[in-house]
Amino acid sequence: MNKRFYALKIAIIFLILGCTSSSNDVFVPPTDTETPTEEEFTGKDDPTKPTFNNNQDPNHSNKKWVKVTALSDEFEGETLDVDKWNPNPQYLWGSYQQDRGWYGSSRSLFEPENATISEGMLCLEGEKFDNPKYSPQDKTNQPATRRYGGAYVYGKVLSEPGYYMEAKMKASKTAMSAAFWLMSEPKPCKETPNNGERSELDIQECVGVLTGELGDEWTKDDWAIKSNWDRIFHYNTHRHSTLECYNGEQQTRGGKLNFDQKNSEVFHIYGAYWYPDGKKVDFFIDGEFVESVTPAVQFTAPLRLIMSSNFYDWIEETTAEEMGFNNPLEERYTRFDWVRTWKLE
Ligand SMILES: [Ca+2]
Repeated sequence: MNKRFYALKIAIIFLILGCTSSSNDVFVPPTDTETPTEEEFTGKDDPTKPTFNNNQDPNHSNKKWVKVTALSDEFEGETLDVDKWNPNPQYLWGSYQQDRGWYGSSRSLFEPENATISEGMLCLEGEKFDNPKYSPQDKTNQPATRRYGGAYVYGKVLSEPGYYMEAKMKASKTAMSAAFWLMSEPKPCKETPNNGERSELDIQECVGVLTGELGDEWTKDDWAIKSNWDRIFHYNTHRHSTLECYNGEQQTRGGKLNFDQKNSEVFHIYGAYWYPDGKKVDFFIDGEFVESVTPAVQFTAPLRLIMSSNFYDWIEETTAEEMGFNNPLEERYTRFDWVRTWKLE
């Protein structure tokens, strides 16, 4: 076992001891003197089996992991495989063809052309527009607010309970997010399985650049600054409120750990095993188990698997230079080297 995973194991022990009482505590693991490099992770990639280090595989049955090809991609082609993935957020529903898609947070706009394949990776471009744009859902009698372009790519086949999902990814060097997550389809809740539950499973969410600082006037980002959101493994399950079905408070269960290096500097393999009964989700980093999370309600309905890059509402907007939008295109990419999905058979 290399020193890195020894340090990680110690970190996880502290994480479990430190975070059971309050999931909002910020935990920074001890500094590892041997900082991991991209090369170390590249060597561990094996597309024929899920990434689990020794004794970390949650499968203790006679079944074997089989790849779900419809939700797996090495991104080695020339273009995005549109048989598997949809880069357009539009979601038309019902006889009126109402668009229920999500185009990003209020200052963000997901654009299909921002999702491309380059050098064996899915690249989600982050950009600052010269002039703000409207999403197809915005009211055009009000000023446009969407100043930052991002992307949202989702699997055309839904992900199911019992799947293990993993992605090797790296954040951009911009204030855009890097996210690998799952969400209920944007149907009316009464049309959604599991009694209309709107469920979100975030395997990883972070940003490439944190612009704010504690003590300034913009305080919406204080929690993220305290949590080091630009060098974090941040995983969650959310039970969302809906108007007509579950109308209580949003219920969140999850956790986090911090890295020594920024999410924009190192590729990591972020993984989650969604138990078949929907009662538990195990989260993994680079093949190492981190934590079991029990969602507030059983996650029994299929969910959409998503790779996205958004401009969050809580991010402090500063200069394009500070936010990283003057960086060359290659540094404005959120990169997914691959995504792999597995089930037990
Ligand atoms: Ca690749």
